[in-house]
Amino acid sequence: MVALPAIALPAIALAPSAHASVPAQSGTTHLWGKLNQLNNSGATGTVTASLTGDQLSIKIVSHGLLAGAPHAQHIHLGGSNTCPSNDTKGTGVDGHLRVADAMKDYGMIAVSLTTSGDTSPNSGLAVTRFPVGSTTYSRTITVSDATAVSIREGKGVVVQHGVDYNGDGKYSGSSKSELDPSLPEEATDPANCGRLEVSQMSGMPTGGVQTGAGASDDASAIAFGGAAAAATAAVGFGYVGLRRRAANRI
Ligand SMILES: [Cu+2]
Repeated sequence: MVALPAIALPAIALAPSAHASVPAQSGTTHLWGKLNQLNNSGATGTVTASLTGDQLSIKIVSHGLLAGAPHAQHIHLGGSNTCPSNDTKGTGVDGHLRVADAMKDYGMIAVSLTTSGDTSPNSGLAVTRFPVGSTTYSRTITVSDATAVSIREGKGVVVQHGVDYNGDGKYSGSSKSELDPSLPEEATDPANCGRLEVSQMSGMPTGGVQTGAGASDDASAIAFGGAAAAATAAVGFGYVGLRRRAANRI
């Protein structure tokens, strides 16, 4: 029973690439992004990434995030594939920008940038598997073909979440997250945002298909890629079956 979806999902994910993304499979695309604060969080960061085939190596150096607290982080796709500005007001307490307020800008979760295990949208709120405080995060993960195509087009937007508005050193306050009422709004509001721009280095000529070292990732990683593809297909290409599960939205 376990083996079937692990095989079937990548098959679904790969099908659209037969004609649509063959050129994108060649070489390595280099990406760069600057994370700018949202909600006056004071949190910033720098993202560097490279994408070879479906293997995404991503590094995030963050500053100014609440210490000692987990910070959900994702690659979002959809909306206008942009970040709202820091002064954008939202529906949260004191006019703070909530996750859902910015979906028209950065869309929904395509990849959960967890520290281990699943990276699908289903792990969007897996607080035990996100970095704690300001860190240097680095991981190579398998993304779906559809997500890879969008990232190569410069549409990926990285968002880190969690803002300590009242400065008490933890996620607190009476206002609850619109995604999970068991969490304070502080835990899920976006702290910063940056678009993954394709760097000039990506124009370098390459010699055919490369398969990164990450290709040796275990079967579960491949299955996650398939799951992400299914989600991205719904999110990024026509909004068919738009999922309203909270975990997909932060
Ligand atoms: Cu997010």
